[in-house]
Amino acid sequence: MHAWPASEVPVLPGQGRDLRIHDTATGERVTLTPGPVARLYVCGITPYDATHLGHAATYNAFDLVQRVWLDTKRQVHYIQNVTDVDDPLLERAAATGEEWTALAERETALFREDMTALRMLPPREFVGAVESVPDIVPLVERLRDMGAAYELEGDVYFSVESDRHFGEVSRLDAATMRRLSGERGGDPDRPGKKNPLDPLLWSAAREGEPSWDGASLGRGRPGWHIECVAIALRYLGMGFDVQGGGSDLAFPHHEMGASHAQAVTGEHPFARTYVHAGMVGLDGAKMSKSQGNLVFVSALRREGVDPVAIRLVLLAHHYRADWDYTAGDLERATERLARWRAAVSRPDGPPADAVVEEIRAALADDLDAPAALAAVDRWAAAQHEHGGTDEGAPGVVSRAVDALLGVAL
Ligand code: 5CA
Ligand code: ZN
Repeated sequence: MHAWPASEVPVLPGQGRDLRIHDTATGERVTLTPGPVARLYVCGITPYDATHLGHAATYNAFDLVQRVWLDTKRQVHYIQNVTDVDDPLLERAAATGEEWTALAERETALFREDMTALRMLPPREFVGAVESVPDIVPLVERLRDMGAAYELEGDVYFSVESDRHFGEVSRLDAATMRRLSGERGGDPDRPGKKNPLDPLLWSAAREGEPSWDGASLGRGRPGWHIECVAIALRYLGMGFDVQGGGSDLAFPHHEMGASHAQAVTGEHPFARTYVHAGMVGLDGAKMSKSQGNLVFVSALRREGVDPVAIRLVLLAHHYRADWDYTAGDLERATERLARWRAAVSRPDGPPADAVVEEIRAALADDLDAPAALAAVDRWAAAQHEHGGTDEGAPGVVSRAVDALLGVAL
């Protein structure tokens, strides 16, 4: 698939900082040490209802990761998938009578527009599950041939016991794993499985559902976790720097993906660091398609909300926090944007070097975007109160806010 256009990222004077970030697998902050080309995989949307503020908040977090890396003069090899065939997508299409492919295409197109409007840097490859079937099939065959997968009534399951590192990504107890498996796409109660947690790798063709040629697996469609493994291994290989997504993906999705990849390659780890963003809710409930409590980026845009203000709403919350969206968020962001724009509209102002360093330091410290916004607020307040004589300082602040926060003033 094609991604979306990139916005320019200004190059800043001075030195970028290495990112310290919370790693789910160790429960600690780690300093990331990518090579000259940092490798990032972020789990993409299931395109039946895009893009709500929760999605946007998660992608904002990983956009910041990229911007910090770019500021250290590294390149970023960023991959994002699109789960363009899966149960929820097929269920939605069946419920509305729309062709599932048309639904996926329409929502993916809308997602691209939203990401462009929000100035999220595009992935180098934006890859669908459907186009990855030719990579998925041999992986599943290999797992089965090595005894890490087994057949059950035509379906193929991964055996979680085949990876000695299983459980190390999310570090949850058995009861929690079982509960989350049931809540998040697994089928722990299906009789005949070796372990209730074992996830589907390949689902045999069923009447009325799309299916693909699975060679020795028979016709069917891929399971969810193996999709991201096939895509990450094709484009990034084992031991890539960061796998990211919302905290709802730590288990089972990222746990299972890591185990699939570790079992099939015999190498460890799949990702060096696992990073998870908090959940955004509305009125006290997680924003989700099934809850029907969604605030869509496209709906806000249609109402005439400046996408830069939407981005400032996201940045005002720490990426790891769970938070609820309220109208007050947008009011505060709109006011802040107006204050910042007025402050950079003059040719001179208070010195800019310190604020650039404060933004860098805040982001390097576990992506503390709220602290970065506070630093710019202080500079803008100084500009409004007494101005300053540094020629070009507003331009420097403006470029720093653009490069590091994706905010165009
Ligand atoms: N296609 C899979 C990943 S392979 C998927 O989870 N799709 S999704 O459309 O449900 O979510 C897309 C991304 O947004 C995921 O990283 C998910 O963790 C994140 N996300 C979903 N809901 C929220 C929410 N309410 N708040 C924050 N992030 C969310
Ligand atoms: Zn994924």
